[in-house]
Amino acid sequence: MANIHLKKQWALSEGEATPEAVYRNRRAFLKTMGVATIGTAGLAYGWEAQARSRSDLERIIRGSRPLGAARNSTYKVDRPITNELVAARYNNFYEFSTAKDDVWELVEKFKTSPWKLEVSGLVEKPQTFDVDDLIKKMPLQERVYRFRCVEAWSMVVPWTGFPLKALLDRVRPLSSAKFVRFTTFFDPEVAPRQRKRLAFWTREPWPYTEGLRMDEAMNELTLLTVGMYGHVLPKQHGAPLRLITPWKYGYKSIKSIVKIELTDKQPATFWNTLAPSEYGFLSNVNPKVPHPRWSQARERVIGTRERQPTLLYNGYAQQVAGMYPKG
Ligand SMILES: Nc1nc2c(c(=O)[nH]1)N[C@H]1C(S)=C(S)[C@@H](COP(=O)(O)O)O[C@H]1N2
Ligand SMILES: [Mo]
Repeated sequence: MANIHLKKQWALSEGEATPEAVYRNRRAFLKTMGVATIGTAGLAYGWEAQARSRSDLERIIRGSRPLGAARNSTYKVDRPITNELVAARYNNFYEFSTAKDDVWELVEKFKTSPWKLEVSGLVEKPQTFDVDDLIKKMPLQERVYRFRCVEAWSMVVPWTGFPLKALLDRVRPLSSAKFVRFTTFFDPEVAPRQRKRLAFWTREPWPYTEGLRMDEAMNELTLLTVGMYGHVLPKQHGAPLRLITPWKYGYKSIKSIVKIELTDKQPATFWNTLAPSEYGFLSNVNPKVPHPRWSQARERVIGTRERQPTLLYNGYAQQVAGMYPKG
């Protein structure tokens, strides 16, 4: 019974109802189930994590290694940068939790160094990189981008990274390469929601994968990201390396990448596999195309009470509209 009841909640696709409501319901539900159930369900969810205070979060953020990359002023946003602590405890990272405000705690045992990144598939020179090494080697820059989640919240973040193109150029894509497939780490020991039993109930196709067309991957905006707010990525944001594609909904910005493969076929993606009618492959931000269950016309600015209109391609039409048919 517990499983059936819970499955219903877990089966909610991204952003159905408000995740906060799901989280509160779950908490209330578990409370009524008593200690025995909390013992097992609790472990699966990572409820063993101790509630820690705001000062713990602050300490984690302040302790992140600085990167000191110069800001590329080509990429400006006419809105204030989101408060760092607000962003740091408002995360989507389903490997750890479907709630947002507990991811930062649940990643405690997640080890993000050393970290290998494989770049392979339809390339002349497949290579595996040590990410710490890569961070030292690649010319890093900071870019302030808008970020828009399909759940209709948004933020503005200074990311540090390098264009994906700079990495792909190093491995020399073959002309047969048409798509890029990205894969997140798979480790059920540290990521509770990847555990077999839970994955069976939720039908979640771990590991998380995402994909881009080759032209999108080579677009100037597409940033392989290793830091934010001037320092390395905190684990809850997808350390040590994630994708940022600011004209697409947030779920395309895959976290904690272990593999980048060039392919000739459109790759399957996590959300598209789970709910194909709700999450397309392209997933470009478009205020005129509602998600089947809610409008995309406006967005809630996290850390404020503000709502604002959502822009076509999230405000990046100038850089990306040319890649897509008009209409
Ligand atoms: N591996 C992985 N990557 C992921 C996700 C996830 O659950 N797992 N969530 C995505 C979604 S839905 C969003 S909105 C962003 C959130 O990034 P943030 O937590 O850094 O704000 O990460 C994206 N990347
Ligand atoms: Mo999202």
